[in-house]
Amino acid sequence: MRATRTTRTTRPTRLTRPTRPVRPIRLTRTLGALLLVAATGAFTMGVASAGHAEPRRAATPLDQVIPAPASVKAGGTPYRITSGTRIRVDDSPEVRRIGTYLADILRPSTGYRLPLTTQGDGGIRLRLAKGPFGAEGYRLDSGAEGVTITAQEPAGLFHGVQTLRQLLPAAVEKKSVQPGPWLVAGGTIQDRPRFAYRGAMLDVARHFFTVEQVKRYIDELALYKINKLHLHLSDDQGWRIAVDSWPRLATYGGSTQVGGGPGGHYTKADYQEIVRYAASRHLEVVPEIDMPGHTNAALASYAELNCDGVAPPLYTGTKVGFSSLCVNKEITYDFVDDVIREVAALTPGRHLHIGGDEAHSTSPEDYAAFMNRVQPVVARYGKTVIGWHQLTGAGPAKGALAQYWGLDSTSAAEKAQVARAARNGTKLILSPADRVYLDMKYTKDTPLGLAWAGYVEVQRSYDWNPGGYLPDVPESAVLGVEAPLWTETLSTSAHLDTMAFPRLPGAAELGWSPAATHDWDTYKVRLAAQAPRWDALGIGYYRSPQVPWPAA
Ligand code: TNX
Repeated sequence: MRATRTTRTTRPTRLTRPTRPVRPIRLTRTLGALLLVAATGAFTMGVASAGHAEPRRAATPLDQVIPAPASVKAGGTPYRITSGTRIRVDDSPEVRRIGTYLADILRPSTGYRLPLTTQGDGGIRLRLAKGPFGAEGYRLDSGAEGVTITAQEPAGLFHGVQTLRQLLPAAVEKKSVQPGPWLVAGGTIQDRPRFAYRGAMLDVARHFFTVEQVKRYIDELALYKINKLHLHLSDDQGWRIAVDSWPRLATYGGSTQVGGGPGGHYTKADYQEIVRYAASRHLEVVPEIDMPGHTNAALASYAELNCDGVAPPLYTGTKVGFSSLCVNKEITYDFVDDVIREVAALTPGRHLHIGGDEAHSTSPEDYAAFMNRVQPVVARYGKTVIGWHQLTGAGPAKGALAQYWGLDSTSAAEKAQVARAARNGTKLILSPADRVYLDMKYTKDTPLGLAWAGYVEVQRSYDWNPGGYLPDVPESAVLGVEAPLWTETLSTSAHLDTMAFPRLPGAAELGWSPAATHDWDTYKVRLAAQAPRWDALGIGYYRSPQVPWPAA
């Protein structure tokens, strides 16, 4: 079914221009040498450099990163990373860890030693200090002597490091030594996110993805300052997390996937490794156990969970909405309690997602009764409930979050139900399917993906305002934006990449950057400039005709 597209939300008026260098100052090249003729300003030029050993490199202007920084003041001499550069860190394990992470990115391509030190001056400095940074903001100061990233919390330093990475040439991402120069434009960036929740969801249930594949995706998310990885851990086609009290969920329920492949599941140690790795990239893992629908894998694993006591076969197709836990059986709630207890124990983060979508084979009364019995269980194990927005029809618990996955064309009544919940204090995570469902085809010719929410080209995906998207929902009710990647048609990391890129950076920018920076025409230029970085990282992407890509 393909929903018809109706109106497009209009682009918010641009209130102020992002601060830009007053006038780009030229780097002039004489006899192969780079001569800086700037006193102040930034550093763009377009002269080709074919045939020379050290390619011409102008420093990337400070505002040419994704997500767009909150404020940029360009000016002064650029900093050049050299073989003598040191990475200066506070004497704390967390800051050292971020320094090591940065060094691990810079060393292979620069070929420099880049030792970590707590002493001296200049170089690349990472420091924690009180300031107007909030939990995730940072300031980046760059000049002739060095680059300093200052933040109040380690997460802010980490995000600042991502900005620094993007200010360096794309070749910095390569794993072999590249010619420099490694310039960081002079000036100051002050940056902090618009929304606290900036998520990406990966469906590891329809197709299973290994720990290594999930780590790869985490690294891609970190580059764009995403701070939540929502893992869809169970569905009709597979149960992917070991639960000691119900072992067949994983061993049997996880033994296949869409198309009938071998599937798989995470042991608790595997899962903890994902959580640890995500935390090292300052992402919180949000586990989802979808219920009462999307539960065929569980129902197939334990006959007693079925109302008729008969286990259905495993399912490897792609239909939705046919399965339900038995809402009127007590054992269902023992099962739910055990699963939530064990999953919560594996979860250092605050949130636990209980799904609640497409419970088409459950009556509205049963659905409400079920959700109202399950939400307190999540609270009992110390977690905050997230549910798909159908939860707003059942009565979200105090503090619960609802994840909106409707379309522009979703009925006014359904949107009003969500707005009502928002008025009553339920915060929203916005995942409109015809904007940020990364599994939607870009066009009719996209080989992978689905099209039930329509085709979602790059501009459509970027060009909406989370703060004004749902009627009668003020920006203050929006906790953030999440881009889900469902995997009915996706089974490899290359598949994930080609659907996520280039739409994922747009979703990340919607979550991070101030509304005032939102502008498709300037965004598409910044987006195009990311392509050489993806090439260097081995990320395949869709070369949308809407984006002015550099020649391949
Ligand atoms: C809708 S979104 C679903 C998923 C599918 C997805 C495919 C949601 C809460 N449910 O079960 O995988 O569409 O795009």
